[in-house]
Amino acid sequence: MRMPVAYMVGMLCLFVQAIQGTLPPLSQKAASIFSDLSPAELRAVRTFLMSRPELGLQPSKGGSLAKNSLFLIEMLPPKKSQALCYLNTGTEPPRRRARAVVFFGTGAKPNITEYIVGPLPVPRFYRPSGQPVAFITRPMTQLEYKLVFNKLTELLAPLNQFLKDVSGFGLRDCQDRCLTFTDIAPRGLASGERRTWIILQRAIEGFFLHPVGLEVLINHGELDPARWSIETVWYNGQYFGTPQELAQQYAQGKVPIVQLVSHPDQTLFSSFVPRGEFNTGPPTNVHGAKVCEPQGHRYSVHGNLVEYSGWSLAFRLRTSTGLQLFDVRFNGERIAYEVSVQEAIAFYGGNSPATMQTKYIDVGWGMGSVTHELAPGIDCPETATFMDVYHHYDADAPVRYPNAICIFELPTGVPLRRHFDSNFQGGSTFYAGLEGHALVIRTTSTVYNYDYIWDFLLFPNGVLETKVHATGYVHTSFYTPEGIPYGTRLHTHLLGNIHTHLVHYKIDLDVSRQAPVCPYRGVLPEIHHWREGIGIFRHRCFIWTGGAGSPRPHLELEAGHPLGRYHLAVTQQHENEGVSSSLYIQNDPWHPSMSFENFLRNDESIDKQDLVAWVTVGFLHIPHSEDIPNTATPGNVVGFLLRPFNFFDEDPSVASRRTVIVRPKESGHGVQIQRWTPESPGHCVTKVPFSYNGTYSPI
Ligand SMILES: [Cu+2]
Repeated sequence: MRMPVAYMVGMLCLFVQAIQGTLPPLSQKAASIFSDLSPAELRAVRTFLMSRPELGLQPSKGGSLAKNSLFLIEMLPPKKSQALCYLNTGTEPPRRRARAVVFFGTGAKPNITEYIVGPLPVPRFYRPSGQPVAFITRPMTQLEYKLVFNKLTELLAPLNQFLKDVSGFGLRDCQDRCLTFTDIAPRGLASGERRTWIILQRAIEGFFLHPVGLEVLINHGELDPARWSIETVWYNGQYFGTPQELAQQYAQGKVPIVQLVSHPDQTLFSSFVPRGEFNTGPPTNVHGAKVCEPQGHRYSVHGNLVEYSGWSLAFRLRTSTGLQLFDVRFNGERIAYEVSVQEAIAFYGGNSPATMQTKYIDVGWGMGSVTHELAPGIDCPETATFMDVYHHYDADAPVRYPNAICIFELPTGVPLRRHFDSNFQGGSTFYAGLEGHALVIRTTSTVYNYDYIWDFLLFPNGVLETKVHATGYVHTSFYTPEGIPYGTRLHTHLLGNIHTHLVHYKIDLDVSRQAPVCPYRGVLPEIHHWREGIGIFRHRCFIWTGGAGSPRPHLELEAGHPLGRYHLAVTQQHENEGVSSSLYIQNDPWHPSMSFENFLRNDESIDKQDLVAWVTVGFLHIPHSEDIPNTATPGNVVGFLLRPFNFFDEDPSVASRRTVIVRPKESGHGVQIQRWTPESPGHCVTKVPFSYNGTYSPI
């Protein structure tokens, strides 16, 4: 549910020099400087680093935490100055390089070091990038999860009977009645800790909605699991020092338990399986409306270059953060150098120890890497172009994520423009309209329980919209009466905890057609410039509109993620301020390895500089019973628009030939239809050709 929030309208005017036609077209080759690493490139970087004896790298899978391993490989974008030199003047393309994240778990000072590796496709060098960060801040890996689960099974052995009695499920020898868990973050209350609250759940479909009432705090800060321990236990509103203490008190009849009923598959409330009936309306077991393209795609995708109705851009799906658009142009004119997703956070309230400490910072959970397959007809129209992506994240080889991106043209269902020109005598002097369409570039991130649907929409009138829909399972806790102030009772033993979603975007507007002098020196020519238009003087601008604010997150953690403070922040562009978040903030938000706040604190001038806008959108989510089984997309969507404002001489969608104009014939009988597309779009929409009456009358 969205709380009413102030509707933000910001305005960014980036002034341009009216130098026509100086940019070479954005070709597939040019766009490729921004493309993600191919499987061959990922393998080349991996092989190169694995063969360096001084790094002592071992496979990610298996072994212990006290090892050196390669965690992440992704394309390192070229420096903006070099990229612009190439894009604007066609000089040598920048060398392709990779970013590699290495976990050093051995030695006296375990740490995480990032490297720049290049050139690709055949790497010859690697060098550190930035300062090493504390090993304790590392994202969780599949190996650590396996070790945590094994340790939990061992340390919770005294509670085997208890768990069986309260839930009918167990941790060992459990067949189809097994327990699983959700771990929350941050992992502790202070920098340097790795103490994680674990929520025990029944491993059935939609297990996120099936807590059994037990939460435990496991300290897994040491690299040797033999030294891990459970420090606190919470069950149904009561705290215990150890699992043994709970087991003993339970055996003595001192612990009030809540015995869960069994969950036969047929009645699972957490399942997508249809149940119930609408009591009105036609049968629902038939297909609904579909998108179709009677004359084929009206857009093109070549490699990572997209072209559509005046637009051209390069895109990538960055493993660490998600979709990035580069060199976004309209009619050959650059609008933005980069528009990209940076971070998504969700801060919770609760009475159980796990939910009261939950502050998810999703880049720390591999937000850009969990881009699973999109279903034709559901996640994207059947007509969409689907693309695979490759991630090397906590893996020992590139992993293919099939159909992870889709691109499609969407009829918006509302005209882009229309007018009925009444003659005020029961008819019209003309009717004219332009069908509404947008090109959508979409991917999703399934960050454990939640699914984000990330969209960039391109409209033929020069508007670019970003949207993020939230769906998937809500993060829940076991219902206790004390939890009610922090959420909604969603089911007998289930509390949906209140939380705030905030999403951060980077917009590097670059409304400039002047080629920089190569090599690039200093400030881009975003110069205040007055331009004579059709009889008027005006600024040429793009404005930013939209975005919903939300309550500020917990102050004590703002150092790590101050996104809630700023709906719109504008900074000078700096190569070392490329992203606003990092992989390591989630597990140490108290002393973050980098802070977006520092981008703003240097008190730099933003007058006549190359500027970057950072936009926060978000909403408060008070879970409600209709979040069962999943949060639904209607109403849970936020975003913003970049809109031309005196940028073009007129609405550039006048170039569209999909306009239809209808005028009454001079004879006074019938109408004359003027159009620039075939009369009928074809049978996939309707067999009836377009018709229009153009009269109105009382009935
Ligand atoms: Cu939510």
